[in-house]
Amino acid sequence: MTFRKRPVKPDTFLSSHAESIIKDARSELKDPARRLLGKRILTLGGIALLSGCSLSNDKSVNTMLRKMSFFNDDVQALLFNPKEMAPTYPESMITRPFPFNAFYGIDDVPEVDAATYRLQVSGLANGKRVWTLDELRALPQESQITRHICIEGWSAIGRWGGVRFSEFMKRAGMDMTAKYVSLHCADNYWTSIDMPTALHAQTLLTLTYDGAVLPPKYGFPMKLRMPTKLGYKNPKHIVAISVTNEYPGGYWENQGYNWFGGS
Ligand SMILES: Nc1nc2c(c(=O)[nH]1)N[C@H]1C(S)=C(S)[C@@H](COP(=O)(O)O)O[C@H]1N2
Ligand SMILES: [Mo]
Repeated sequence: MTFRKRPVKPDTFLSSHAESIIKDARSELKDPARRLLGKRILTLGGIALLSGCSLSNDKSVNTMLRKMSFFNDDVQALLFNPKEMAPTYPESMITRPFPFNAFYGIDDVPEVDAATYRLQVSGLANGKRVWTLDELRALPQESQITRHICIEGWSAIGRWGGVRFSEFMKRAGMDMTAKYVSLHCADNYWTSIDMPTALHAQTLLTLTYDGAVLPPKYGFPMKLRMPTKLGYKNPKHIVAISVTNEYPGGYWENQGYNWFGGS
């Protein structure tokens, strides 16, 4: 799989020099900060999210680097604290149009038929195993305006609505002491998440985008939205969810992207 250039305008929250400053600093940083940057485990966007620095000017980039060079328990805690909330934004900050991205072009977006669609639940769960779209729509809905950060170097703010994933898990009788939840998509994409992320209050099984039914390009009929994770951990067109203790990997994760992929 090779990366293709995509017609996406990066948001302006990164300094134009952020990439080169960080590149220069790489050699001076001590491990594990350097390791994280070098392997792109932490992306610019990921660093911004984790450090709370906007990285909007060179000074904030340098402040962040100073923090990183003293990489310590504080940063570790940020990385692994499942209670940390991602920032939310006002409606006026929504990025329009919201970018499309997938491992293929927009002409190849899968068409999922609403009437015949079924969400399959498998693995460590003892509740309802097959869900229709109407049944998912009948569950309590909430919405969030959060920033989506793609590892390819862009970010955008969007509004998603749907069911809190922990609520869905409860109703599906999923074993919340299991290690992983894996998510399989209509385009054969898949990813998996740790249980604390699955139970995070901002993790939503989204059915709408910006107040309307989720359009095909953004993942109809359903996308799992996790603002605490990078874009590739937010699967679109989900058709099956499995709870497991066996490490499930993922489409990009199996090609070297960090499994943790976020805060
Ligand atoms: N099913 C599926 N989900 C996916 C992907 C994909 O190729 N297929 N790409 C991921 C990546 S890398 C990104 S950045 C986001 C893009 O979502 P968007 O098109 O709503 O912006 O979807 C993620 N989820
Ligand atoms: Mo992405």
